[in-house]
Amino acid sequence: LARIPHPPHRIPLLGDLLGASRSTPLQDTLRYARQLGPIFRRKAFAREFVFVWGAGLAADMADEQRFAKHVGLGIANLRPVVGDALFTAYNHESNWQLAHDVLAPGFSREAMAAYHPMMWDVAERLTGHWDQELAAGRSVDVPGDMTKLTLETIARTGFGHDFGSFERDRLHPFVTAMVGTLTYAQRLNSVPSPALLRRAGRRNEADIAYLHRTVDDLVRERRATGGGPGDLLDRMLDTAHPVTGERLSPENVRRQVITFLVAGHETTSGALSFALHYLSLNPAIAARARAEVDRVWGDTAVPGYEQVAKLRHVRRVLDEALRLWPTAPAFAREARADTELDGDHPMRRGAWALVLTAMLHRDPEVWGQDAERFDPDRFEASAVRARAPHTYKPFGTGARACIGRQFALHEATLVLGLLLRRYDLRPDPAYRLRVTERLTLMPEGLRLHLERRTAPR
Ligand code: MNH
Repeated sequence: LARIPHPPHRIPLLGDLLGASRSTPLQDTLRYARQLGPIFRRKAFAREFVFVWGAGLAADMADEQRFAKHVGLGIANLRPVVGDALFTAYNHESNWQLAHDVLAPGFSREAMAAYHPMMWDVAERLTGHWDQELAAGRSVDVPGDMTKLTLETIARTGFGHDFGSFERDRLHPFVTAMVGTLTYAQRLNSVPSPALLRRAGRRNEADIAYLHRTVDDLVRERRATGGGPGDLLDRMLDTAHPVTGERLSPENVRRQVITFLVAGHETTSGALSFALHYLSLNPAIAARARAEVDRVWGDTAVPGYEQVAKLRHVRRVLDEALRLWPTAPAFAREARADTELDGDHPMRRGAWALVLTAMLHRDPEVWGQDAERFDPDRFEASAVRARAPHTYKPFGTGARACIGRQFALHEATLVLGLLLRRYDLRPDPAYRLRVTERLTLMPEGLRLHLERRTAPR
């Protein structure tokens, strides 16, 4: 550890908090990363974290034989809410494998094709809303509306539920409660003891209770109707493990539903928002993606699953947005046995470090001197083949990587395709990208001006 660099001015007790801001821990860490290099450490109070972002180090940490997911920091703080559900389960907890095997078929190609028409419906609710804003001469609230969209999509496809987000002026209370618990989890990392957050802690208890009530209602509704369309909820309630015959317990189902509602929308909403930001700033890139949509979709009123899967340029816009701003900006890995990281840093069994995806994705040795520039062509097949493996990890790595990856990419590609086909996107010239952080990243205050296209549809 002594050989790993850290920020220069350490204060007794507080550690490296000088110059650190409570609201932008990730962006502060990126600043330190640039100063301190591919592996470094930061201290907050008595806790010391090691960050890794160099391509060689990150690739070594992707070795599943020697490393595994570490449930710590922000993720461990979510355990009171979601316990041993997929995202927060410890590797040794049997409910991880059980839920993974039961739910994985819910993310197959066939499952995506079945969700497709529902995703399209929700996307048209967004354009309905945007058409109204346009008619009223208003710009649109991109992160706000993307959050409504992605929440409705996962609620509808996963659980047959409608939060009515587009029909409300204010956020649905479920979202408020969810954001509340996420914010609280993050705040816990910036204080030495939860006792300092007593009031916020009580608020958090109430939020959790509200989340539980909402989910219990949903499950009761489904049970009362005797089963739905074979969505995630049906799988959770009815599917036995193919080998052991075991089923998810009611308590575990509750935790999984909350997990999917949270994990299934925050990150995708950020990804869409960043993509729209960059599209609005790069008309040539937008024109190319739009030409592809016009070519592949023609004037089909409701393009099918395959017609979304064929949108290569649009997909690369998303890939590139998730490169610059991986909306889940880091993940933690722990040593499965005593080992040496990259043959150089001894690690004991259980020792862990954070892979700083947001910085790995900007390593000039991997991405070139123009790594900070938005350029979807980096994801052309030949460019991807030429790149070192394990250098692009927006969805994490290994057995515990994102189960919803295809879901998110299909949904987001569909929505970008629809928006590009329907509107020209104009930036607000005064807008400068500001990124907010709760567990995930979002372009703060991003508004775009729309113009209705006269072309195909
Ligand atoms: Mn998702 C795990 C990023 C969309 C459900 N997700 C992860 C991890 C990352 C991630 C990174 C691994 C975290 C870790 O190693 O600790 N997820 C994303 C991003 C998007 C995303 C960037 C969108 C863009 N995720 C989705 C969607 C769903 C989902 C959509 C559900 C429909 N994610 C999960 C679940 C896990 C996960 C569940 C936990 C998987 C496991 O541990 O088995």
